[in-house]
Amino acid sequence: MSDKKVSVEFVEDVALICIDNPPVNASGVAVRQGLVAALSEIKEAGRTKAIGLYCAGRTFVAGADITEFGKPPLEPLLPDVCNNLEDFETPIVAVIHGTAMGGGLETAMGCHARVAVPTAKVGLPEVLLGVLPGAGGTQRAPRLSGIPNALDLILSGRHVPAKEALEMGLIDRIEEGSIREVALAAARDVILGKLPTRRTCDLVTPRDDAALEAAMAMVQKKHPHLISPQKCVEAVAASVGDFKQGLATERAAFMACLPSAQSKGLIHAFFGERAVANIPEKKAQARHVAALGVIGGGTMGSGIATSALMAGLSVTLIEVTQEALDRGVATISANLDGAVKRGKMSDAKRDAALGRLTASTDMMTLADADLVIEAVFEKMEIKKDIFAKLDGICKEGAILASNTSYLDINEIAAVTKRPADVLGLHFFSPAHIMKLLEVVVGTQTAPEVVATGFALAKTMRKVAVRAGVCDGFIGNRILGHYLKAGSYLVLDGAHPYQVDKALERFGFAMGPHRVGDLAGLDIGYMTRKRLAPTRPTEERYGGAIADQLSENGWNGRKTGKGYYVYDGRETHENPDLNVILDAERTKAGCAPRTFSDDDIVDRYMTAMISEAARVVEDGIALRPVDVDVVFLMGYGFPRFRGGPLHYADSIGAAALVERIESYAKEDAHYWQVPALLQQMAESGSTFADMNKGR
Ligand code: 3H9
Repeated sequence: MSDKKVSVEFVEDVALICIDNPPVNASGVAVRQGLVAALSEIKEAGRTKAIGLYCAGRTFVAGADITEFGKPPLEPLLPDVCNNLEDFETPIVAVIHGTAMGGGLETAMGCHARVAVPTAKVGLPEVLLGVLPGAGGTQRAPRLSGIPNALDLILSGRHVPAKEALEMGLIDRIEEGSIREVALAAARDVILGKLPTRRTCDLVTPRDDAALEAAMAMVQKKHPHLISPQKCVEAVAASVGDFKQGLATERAAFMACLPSAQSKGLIHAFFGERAVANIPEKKAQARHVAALGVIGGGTMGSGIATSALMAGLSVTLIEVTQEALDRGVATISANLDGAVKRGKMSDAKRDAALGRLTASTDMMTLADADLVIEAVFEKMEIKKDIFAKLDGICKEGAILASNTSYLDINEIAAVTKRPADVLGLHFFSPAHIMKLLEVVVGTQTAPEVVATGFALAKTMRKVAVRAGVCDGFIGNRILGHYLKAGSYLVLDGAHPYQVDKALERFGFAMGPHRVGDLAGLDIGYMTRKRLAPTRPTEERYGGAIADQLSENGWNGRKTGKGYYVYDGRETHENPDLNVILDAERTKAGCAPRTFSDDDIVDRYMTAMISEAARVVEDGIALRPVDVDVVFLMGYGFPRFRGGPLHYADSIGAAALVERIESYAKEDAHYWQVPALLQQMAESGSTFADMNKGR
């Protein structure tokens, strides 16, 4: 077998170029060299009248090889390869299957015609990696499909189905069949004049200043932190003029984005979401899960059931009373209606999903379930009672999972005779929308049970992260710690609105007080009460202000008042907040001082990083990147910053240790240097180093 990434096959007067670079035919240097060599070979052979360019395996080229980003560029560069294809004297038709993304679609647009199979999708998702189409995409897409379509494609990064791509003018024809045969037939049609060809660079982009202005205003409003969306608009604007000049504008914009911290953060997030699947149990055989039981029809249980139904599973929902059960079913039904409205599923699919739902007040109906997820009130005694019952009811080999956010999975497993079949599956609310799933592995959880948790996540289109057992696992444990830093900031004089604004400027969609209001301040209140007996005496109590809000019945958005006041869709300042701030600061003996926005962000982030380092040190998270993915997918951490520990590397361990030591002068109990960070500061190593090879 040849290890060539690109091969040429001559069939009479047609040449077929096949790219074969698994898994996704990324256009790395070997592919680029192969394409150039293929063109030379065809030219030398001299008898070819048309060329079909297609890919082996599951997809057309999925883009430039992202692993090459940030390394010294290797020639030939992709923009030059696309230009070579376009300039080639013999017409080339690209034949697309799978997902032609980024540099893949750009390669196809460099060809002289495009044919796709009906299931193919195309897209220019570079903006999601903090860059822009840099191989002519910003110049060729508007020439083929007009400025509004090109802007939509480039700014959203969405995957466009073949039919829509045809309507947009990005492709010329849809054909069914095996990919090589479609390529051969398409090339023959080119020779017969049945499939017209042209050079994309010869087309003219119709002017549309209004669309460009609207797009620029939109990106400035929606993505004020990001560089690349604006650069995308600037590059598309240049497509109205001379092609070569447009390419130069695009190249300059691409090179301005590529080395940016934002692009590095977004690329870390892309690979991180995939790296978390690399778990010690990955070789274990997952058990078959088709029938799911969900206990509890509240927001969490209904969301989990919705998500499972949307993924094609059968679900049995259990509640204690008929009334609660009806409420649960109504919530699921409303969730599914919402999915139809958002275009996520058709009416027919919604009806089929509801048809797979069984609702019962009798736990015995779970006897045949393959996996049961308990999602009831967070009380250990209630959970233990349920698990003991489930153990008696469920068939042998059925997996029992708890959706607890912080309780000890080992303690829950201990009430069953099957602790190896027990694990935590911690979904995030709303569970049918949020993509994160913490798979919490107890000391006795069997490898195949962990593998089943990961397989279930994949079926439900979620990103699973492996977590060990501790109070709060990865995410909520870290959250619990840094929210204290936020509360100390407010006790010491920072205003909650200033804290929110500073962190929103850093990139969080919402500051912690807005989030608290949205989630319900009663949740934090109950957690503080639960943890009060175990709170160390040396620990400073920061919860008094939030406690007072809850005790006034101001639990946030759902009560119309919290840190803010809610009037329909409008949010206003709470005029009573300052009185509470003054009173509680006085009670705590705090003389308010001022904090700069930077100081607020530094303290908040240092607290987050400290506990994240401990979570890695304790083995609760497998690697730093697992923490990053949890925060990106479940806690609204700004994606362009790559996650707390990727961000930590930009500060450096030594500087972080220095910060903690200076804060510790005020509060030596709270601000302690994690051993891992100390060690990293001494050795000059990074969290990125720890991610390598694990
Ligand atoms: C670009 O093109 C820039 C140009 O405009 C200009 C250049 C000058 N490179 O996602 P999966 C790996 S920027 C390297 O699990 P799926 C991935 O990490 C690029 N590796 O499969 C994984 O590795 P592992 C624009 C890549 O079927 C494996 O392939 N293109 C690349 O669920 C399988 O991936 C994009 O942004 C890559 N480009 O989804 C598209 N892509 O097995 C990025 C994937 O070790 N890719 N890998 O974990 C995707 O969106 C999805 O991979 C795709 C397939 C939808 C294609």
